[in-house]
Amino acid sequence: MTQGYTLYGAEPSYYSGKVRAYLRYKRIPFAEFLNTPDAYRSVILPRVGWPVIPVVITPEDETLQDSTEIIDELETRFPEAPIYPATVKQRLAALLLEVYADEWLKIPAMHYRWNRNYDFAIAEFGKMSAPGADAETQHAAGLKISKPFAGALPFLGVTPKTEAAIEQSYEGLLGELDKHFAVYEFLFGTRPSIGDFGLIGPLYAHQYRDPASGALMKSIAPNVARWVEGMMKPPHPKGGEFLPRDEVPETLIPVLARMMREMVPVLVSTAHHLQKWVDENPEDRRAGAEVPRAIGMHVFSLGDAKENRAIFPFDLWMLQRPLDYIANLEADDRLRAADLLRQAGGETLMEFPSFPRLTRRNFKIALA
Ligand SMILES: N[C@@H](CCC(=O)N[C@@H](CS)C(=O)NCC(=O)O)C(=O)O
Repeated sequence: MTQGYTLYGAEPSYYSGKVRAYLRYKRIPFAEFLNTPDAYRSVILPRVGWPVIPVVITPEDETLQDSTEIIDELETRFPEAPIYPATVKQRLAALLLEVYADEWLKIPAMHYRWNRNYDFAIAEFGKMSAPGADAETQHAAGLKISKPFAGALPFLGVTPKTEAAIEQSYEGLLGELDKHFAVYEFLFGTRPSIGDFGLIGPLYAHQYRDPASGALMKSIAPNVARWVEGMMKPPHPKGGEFLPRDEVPETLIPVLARMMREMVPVLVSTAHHLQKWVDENPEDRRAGAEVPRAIGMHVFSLGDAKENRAIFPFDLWMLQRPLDYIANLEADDRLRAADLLRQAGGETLMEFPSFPRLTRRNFKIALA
């Protein structure tokens, strides 16, 4: 046991970057260990039950997994400089951007890593799996452990049919964020929010650090690259402020609108499919039952492209966070939330179709 917290993670890992940036902003003492095969065998599998990072072990020897749960638990332990804005529009926008960054920006992140940075990614995976080994051993190890990741592309909807639309969408997003970060240090002022920590996952580990992606970001969105650097080396740890008067800068509306346009239709379809999945077998699919990571395939569109992708119930567990926030607002605050959503074309979220409530059990998604 260490004095502080232990993080099992890796530089190339999306959600490790989210948690690491948070720990640094909060000045929480931690030691980071690589997810080597030995770490999976002796720590991660026995504690979590499946091979995943990031994993945080507390000084009391408790295990935390899932970046969102890690951050939420640490927020209760380190309440100074909360990363959840207290006001309605900022809070809702931050929660939404976390969902979008965590679950939707996986699409461009995985596309660029495995279709545009393949050799670098193999070398990095080799270093994680066999640190200190010679280049040939690392290459073989990299090829082996990267298979499930590179192989996940079609399940995310990344295929030759969608590649051009993914790049167009991602470059559009970079342009929007660049305008925002030309003016503001973080999403809502000088303090990073849960939305910033969500975005840093894809935008650091994949899109800044992978060389071809990093070159693209630095050339077309230098202000985003600067924001990434500030997230990874916080200029005001445990400090900064959210903008006064619940301001959500105008420059964030196009980003929210992109989420509403691209991701929300997939979330609606996911909600219908999850309901159908439970209705098909209500005897077995009762409270407490584990929900598989994917429950079939559905069609989605991005720009002019149409493709199939897996249906991920996990996305709805994440979406419950902003939906619960909206549902628990008092009347006036609900109007403020609705106003923000209307500006972004996200009215659907005020009347989102009902779906079976989800929870986490044994570090997996289950019916609540
Ligand atoms: N939603 C989780 C996802 C964790 C995750 O997907 N981690 C990746 C590395 S960045 C991983 O280990 N994936 C293994 C797998 O999905 O089987 C989180 O926020 O922590």
